[in-house]
Amino acid sequence: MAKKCSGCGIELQSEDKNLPGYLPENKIKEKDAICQRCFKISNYGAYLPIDLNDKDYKNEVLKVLKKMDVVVVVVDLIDFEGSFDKELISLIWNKKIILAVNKIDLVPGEKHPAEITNWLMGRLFLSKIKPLDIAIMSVKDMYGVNGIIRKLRHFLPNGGDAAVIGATNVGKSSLINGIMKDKKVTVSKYPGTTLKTVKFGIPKTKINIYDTPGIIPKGRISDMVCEDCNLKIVPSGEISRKTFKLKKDRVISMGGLAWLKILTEYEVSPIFTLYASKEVIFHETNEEKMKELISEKTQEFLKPPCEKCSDDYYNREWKKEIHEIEENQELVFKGLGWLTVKRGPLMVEVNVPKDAEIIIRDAFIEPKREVIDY
Ligand SMILES: Nc1nc2c(ncn2[C@@H]2O[C@H](COP(=O)(O)OP(=O)(O)OP(=O)(O)O)[C@@H](O)[C@H]2O)c(=O)[nH]1
Ligand SMILES: [Mg+2]
Repeated sequence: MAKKCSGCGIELQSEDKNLPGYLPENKIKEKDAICQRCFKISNYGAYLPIDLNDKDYKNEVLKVLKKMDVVVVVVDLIDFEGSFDKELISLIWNKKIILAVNKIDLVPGEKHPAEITNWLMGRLFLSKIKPLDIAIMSVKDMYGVNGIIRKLRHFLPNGGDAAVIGATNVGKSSLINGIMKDKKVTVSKYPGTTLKTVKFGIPKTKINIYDTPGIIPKGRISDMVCEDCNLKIVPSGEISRKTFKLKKDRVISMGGLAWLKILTEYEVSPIFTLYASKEVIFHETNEEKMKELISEKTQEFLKPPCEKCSDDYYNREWKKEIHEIEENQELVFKGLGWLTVKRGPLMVEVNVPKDAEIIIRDAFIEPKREVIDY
């Protein structure tokens, strides 16, 4: 059997430099050998996409899931709907799962883990998924990682197999490294890093843990732009928020990626807060000006997308959706951010690419009180 890269799980080969898994022959024999791609990702932060698609990744995960006793499902708290979507749910509905909710360090303000768990229970109820347990984590800060080990020991007292699965970029490989207490698998800020399964034995247990490639959920705006813009949209630091009180017909854009037109006609203007990565610019204008900005691709106000991917982005088929959002509800843009209504209801026309998914949910964050008045 071919030896596998200990960073991403791909079979190592020394025949073709341009194919995945390449490593010169003399290095393949080394212990814990990693492919050239993993070396470049780990040492230079390179972006090296591979000719594998979402079906390849999903098939690999399906293969692994067959023999698992427990599945650790990692989701990104900041993009919950974008990382806990139908595709993933269809894979895990009949499994014993531990839901590991990662990246709580990115949530603005103080939010108690118990509060997050309560909110999650509501989301899970709708999905009909009943996990064995829920863990709130920030793998970056090593918060909650030991809790995962404890839970695995509890549910697998005699040992067994546990896979870590989830959407791309949620922190599965980071969790594996946290559990193994050493850098073992390749982690990258770009999605699509892990290519195949990588297996480890958790020290002092009979539990095997498996890193797996990420599932690519449908409808994430972050997947519709180039890799540089993806990095800007997927937050790496605390996300930004801005509160608005806008009159009918005013328009607000989230980067140039989505724009909303206020339709509410009440005398008292609705108040809402937008949340997204700090590098997504919120810009308020009117509809005519918005269309002008898009046709001129005015980078100053509509960032991202960048010059490189904006043609592609705006040449997609777009749609308009009208939503009425009640107080303490949120309008979620998968893979971009969300809007919380503080004083409502808010009636909006949402303009996004046709493939982007928009969801209404119960509010995760109460908006701040201070209001920007225009
Ligand atoms: N802020 C924050 N970033 C995190 C956390 N955990 C992981 N990351 C970052 O998220 C990015 C993706 O991490 P990976 O561990 O490679 O994610 P993955 O799920 O294995 O991704 P794929 O292999 O592409 O499916 C990296 O930039 C990590 O540093 C966390 O708790 N907080
Ligand atoms: Mg990975």
